[in-house]
Amino acid sequence: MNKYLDVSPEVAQALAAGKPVVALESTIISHGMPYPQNVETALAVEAIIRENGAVPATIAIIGGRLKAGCTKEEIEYLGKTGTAVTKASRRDLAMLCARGQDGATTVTTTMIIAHMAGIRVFATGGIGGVHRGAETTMDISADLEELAHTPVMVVCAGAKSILDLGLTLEYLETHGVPVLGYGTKELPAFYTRHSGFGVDYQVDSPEELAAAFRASLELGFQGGMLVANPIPEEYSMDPKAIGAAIDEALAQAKANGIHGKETTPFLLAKVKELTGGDSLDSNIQLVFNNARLAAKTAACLAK
Ligand code: PSU
Ligand code: MN
Repeated sequence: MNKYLDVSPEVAQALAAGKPVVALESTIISHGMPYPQNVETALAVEAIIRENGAVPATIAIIGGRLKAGCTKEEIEYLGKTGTAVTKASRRDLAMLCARGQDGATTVTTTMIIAHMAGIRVFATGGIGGVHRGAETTMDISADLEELAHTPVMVVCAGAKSILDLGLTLEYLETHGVPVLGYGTKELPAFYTRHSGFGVDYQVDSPEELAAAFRASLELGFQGGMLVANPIPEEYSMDPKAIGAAIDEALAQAKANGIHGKETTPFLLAKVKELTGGDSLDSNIQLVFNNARLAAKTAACLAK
């Protein structure tokens, strides 16, 4: 086992017994939602994973230790500290370990640590991608690179249209990452079920998802798979309202010269502000929905 890794006793036991485990990220807690909804959601997501037959492993960096499985107290701490915790991508891991510091894991670092621990399935809300205007800013999330190199199945609700969804799909295609639509042929756009962009394959059951990922592992592929699970109809938002909020958020980011790792948290916070509580409710519900699917898929994979 890696010398910087701490696997919680419950997660270690489950993995040793070949039981299903689902990884969860912590940037969604510190940077993705306000306190206290972030902590409530994180704990509720863990409960949903248990109800669906898997063990949750919330992942973070605490005091320079890579945690696969956080305690309730650690989740509470990350949620309360919020954006004061370092948003940790691949480039931050070595520094945080060397300095014994804390970090909230993005999709990228959650995949890295999940893989180190032997966890195969990871549930989140939305992934990072190719930003609009990337042809000049070169702002492409490290999440896409990690999906290309690390064998973890990531269940998300697509990506927010703060990103260029077409270019994000192109990038994933180039890097050999399969994009599987759950019950759909279309990439969902996080708050809404439709983006107008097609996925590679439609998959209709957790069994089928598990079979696809098992084949990828058996082929010896080092990359991951992206599962795009549309937000349940009853929680999906009005595309016009959300589109207007996203356009306004992008304009404000540009006017304020926001760049680098600040871009995504800035846009997420602005969209939330501009849509009132609506987008937060939808955000929470789609994470629950992804947790259910990830737990069922992990259970099939463990069979
Ligand atoms: N997109 C969302 N919600 C999020 C994130 C992205 O809709 O919480 C977070 C995730 O942790 C993701 C990270 O891995 O932002 C991507 O950041 P960047 O674009 O800087 O790579
Ligand atoms: Mn970026």
